[in-house]
Amino acid sequence: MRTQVAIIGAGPSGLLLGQLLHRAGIETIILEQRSKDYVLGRIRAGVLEQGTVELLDEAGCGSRMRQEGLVHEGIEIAFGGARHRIDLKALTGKTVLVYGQTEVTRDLMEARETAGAPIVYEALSARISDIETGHPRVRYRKDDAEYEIECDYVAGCDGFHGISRQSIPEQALRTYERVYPFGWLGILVDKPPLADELIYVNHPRGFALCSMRSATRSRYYLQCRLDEQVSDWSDERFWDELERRLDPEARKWLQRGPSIEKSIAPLRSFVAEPMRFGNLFLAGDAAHIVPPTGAKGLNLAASDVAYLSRALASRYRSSSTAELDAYPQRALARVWKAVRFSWWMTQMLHRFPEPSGFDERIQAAELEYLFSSKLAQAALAENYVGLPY
Ligand code: FAS
Ligand code: PHB
Repeated sequence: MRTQVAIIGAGPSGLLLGQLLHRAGIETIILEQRSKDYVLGRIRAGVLEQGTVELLDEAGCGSRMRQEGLVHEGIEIAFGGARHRIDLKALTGKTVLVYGQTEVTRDLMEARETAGAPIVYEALSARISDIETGHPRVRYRKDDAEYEIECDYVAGCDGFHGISRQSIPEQALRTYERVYPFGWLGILVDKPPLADELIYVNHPRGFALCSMRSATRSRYYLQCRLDEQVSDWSDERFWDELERRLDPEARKWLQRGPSIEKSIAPLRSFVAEPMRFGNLFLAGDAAHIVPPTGAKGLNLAASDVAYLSRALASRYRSSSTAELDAYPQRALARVWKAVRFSWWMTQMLHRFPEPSGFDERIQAAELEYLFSSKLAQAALAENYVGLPY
């Protein structure tokens, strides 16, 4: 078959790009290696920046998000037994929306089906060729048959482990990485959140995060060692450890319950440059990964897609490739600022193994400066609500 843009991956990046391009009258096909249910079964991000919310509105997928999403005007940071609120709205005039990535994905899938635009689930062994000829091809297997797509452009939206970045010759790619010596053990539970806003905790036993998906569904995280498995953590052990890391007030409101999901995510910072090779463009986790401490992963995918969709629309509207040529530099400028912020939040809130006395004093000073300075809080707030596109 022939199309204009072949999109690999039906996570938030691929689905949002597909929706925006479809509304711009650009033909696309989305290839996803997993089943629809498998994609929807992954529990990931929970906080949307205002820019992401506005982009989902622009994609015509914002109505349920606006109805069910929780507007948050602040976050809390707990350290040394005290909690300090960062008033996002007062400091930036902006808020964030708590609305799970699973729901974003569901809304985007529904929009694709309503539009009748092609999407192929369980499309296996996707391979990209002819990337530099101006007429790239994508081959894949489905139900034991081989298919080939001729297109103008390929959008690699297939995440960190996808094939798109790996289709770029090694000598054409520069990568930057920092792997953190700990992971996040996350639990999802159908119990009301213990507080109205998110609480990020720096405790001598390790980081914890109290988040939520709705007024009746909570999401909690504990910093854990990289050699730990989910099977090492019964629900009871998780709740006992979370309570140890919470202040008495938070502990009082914590409601335990059976986990409906429990998983461990490793933490890394990763950037691949450039985010383009020939007529292949990378977006989202295919190009970069951030530790979830700053709630940036999903939101960076959104800004990549905003830039790429507008650049492709410009190319098909006016034949100018100027915006496409500017995409890598434009996307990376915002990516690196979010990578910095996510690294800074991770350094400040986690307990690193074998810290030197100097490291511990610097971390305490970072937090005490933050709690004592409105200007420091404004800098955190401006990054947390999302820097401008
Ligand atoms: P995704 O990885 O979401 O989607 C890529 C899609 O491509 C997948 O559906 C995959 O099946 C498909 N694919 C891969 N290879 C393919 C191939 N060869 N052919 C076809 N399809 C292929 N971010 C936050 O902001 N907060 C969080 O708390 C948070 N928690 C996370 C926890 C985990 C375990 C992970 C892995 C990530 C987390 N993130 C979090 C980041 C996450 O939300 C990503 O930023 C977001 O999913 C990025 O979306 P995509 O770029 O679409 O990549
Ligand atoms: C979540 O609710 O999953 C979440 C919220 C904020 C973060 C990371 C994860 O920084």
